[in-house]
Amino acid sequence: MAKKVSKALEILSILSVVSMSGLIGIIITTTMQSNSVFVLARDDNVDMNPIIMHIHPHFSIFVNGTSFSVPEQIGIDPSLWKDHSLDEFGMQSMPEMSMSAMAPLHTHDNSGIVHVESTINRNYTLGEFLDIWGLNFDGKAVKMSVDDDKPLPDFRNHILGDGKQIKLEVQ
Ligand SMILES: [Cu+2]
Repeated sequence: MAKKVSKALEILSILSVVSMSGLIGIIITTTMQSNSVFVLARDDNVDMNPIIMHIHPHFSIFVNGTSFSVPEQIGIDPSLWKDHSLDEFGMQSMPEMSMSAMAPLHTHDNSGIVHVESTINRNYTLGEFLDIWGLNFDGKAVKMSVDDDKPLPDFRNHILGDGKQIKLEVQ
């Protein structure tokens, strides 16, 4: 711990030199893996933190055996963006470029590709994606498999991996 703190101070002192050029402040965010990640706060020129994590799992869902298409604009369209607890890690809106805000987990089309685009490196789970979407499987039997392998328990806590084919079968 002491080592991490001294490392943190070292980076802070480097960044405080940078802050001479107009940065307002520094936010320290601790990721779930307890690695410290330093994110520069907004200044006059930079309106948002950079996206440093960008992966694309693929998601498919079957309800009673019928394939169900994953809607586009999850985590972008307000009607498909129910949980806002992770918004700070997503893309912030840039009105001057006509770009709307996005949750760190979102879809652009109905192909099933989930975009994980985050300002910090952290594990994102399938449950977090479903919460943003607003899907709730309470009382349903849910079977999850990844890359057509054998079913895995605890679909909600499954960590989304790049290029993984996640299949949910709901009954
Ligand atoms: Cu993407």
